[in-house]
Amino acid sequence: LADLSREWAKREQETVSAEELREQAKALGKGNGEAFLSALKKPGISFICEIKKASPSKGLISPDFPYLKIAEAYEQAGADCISCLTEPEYFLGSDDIFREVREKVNLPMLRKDFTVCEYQLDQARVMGANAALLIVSLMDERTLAAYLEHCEELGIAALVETHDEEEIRTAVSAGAKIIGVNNRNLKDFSVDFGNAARLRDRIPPECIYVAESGVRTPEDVQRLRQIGADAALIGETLMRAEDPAETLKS
Ligand code: IGP
Repeated sequence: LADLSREWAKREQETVSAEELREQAKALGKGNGEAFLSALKKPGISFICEIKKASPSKGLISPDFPYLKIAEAYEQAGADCISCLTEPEYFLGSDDIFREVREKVNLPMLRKDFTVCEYQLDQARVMGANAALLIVSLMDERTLAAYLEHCEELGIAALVETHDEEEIRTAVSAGAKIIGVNNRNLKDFSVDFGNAARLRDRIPPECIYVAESGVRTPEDVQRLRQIGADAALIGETLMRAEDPAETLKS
């Protein structure tokens, strides 16, 4: 997936060069990463609700994919943030989908993709994202620190995704402020819902803690509340729900 993302980013640079995009991002000034941060910090558990048509592990999740209706339903049901996949090959996303959703809702938005170059961070800023995803397993600590710095310059927040103790250490020492623990193992896509809970006390108290993937039931949310998660990132369960708003409210 990382290789694929690299190729994809390269292709996009044929339309808009890295220099051009950097200029566009600069001209826009600082982004509103603060909105993402404060949505997660608010008292109680926050919900980051995801928009994705498909995934590499599950294939097609939402065949007709009424993404604007879903985004509005999330907003009305009290979602705190929206996560939107833009990767075209496996998640069947696009930058245009992100932009359309951006225009439709007022919630802070996360561009949720396999970030492997700074070009993608500039893209995130230009498409109006409040935050970008940085997956620790895809880079070394120096690169992560550099990307975090780049996000800082752009004024966007970074959700730093980890899967184990070692990656959490890397995230913390690179300066991550928002750390996600993924219940899904990106190597084999297996989901272990206990992962986020087990690793909870490895996250320093000054960091914001996001539990990612595999949230299915109100009991799962309750469990994450009990361990003091600042936020839950929920995708598939809401995308498959007949009424995403009702499911979120429950
Ligand atoms: C959402 P789920 O199991 O609720 O659909 O998971 C989200 O955590 C998942 O989509 C995800 C992801 C990622 C997607 C976690 N990390 C990295 C793309 C890239």
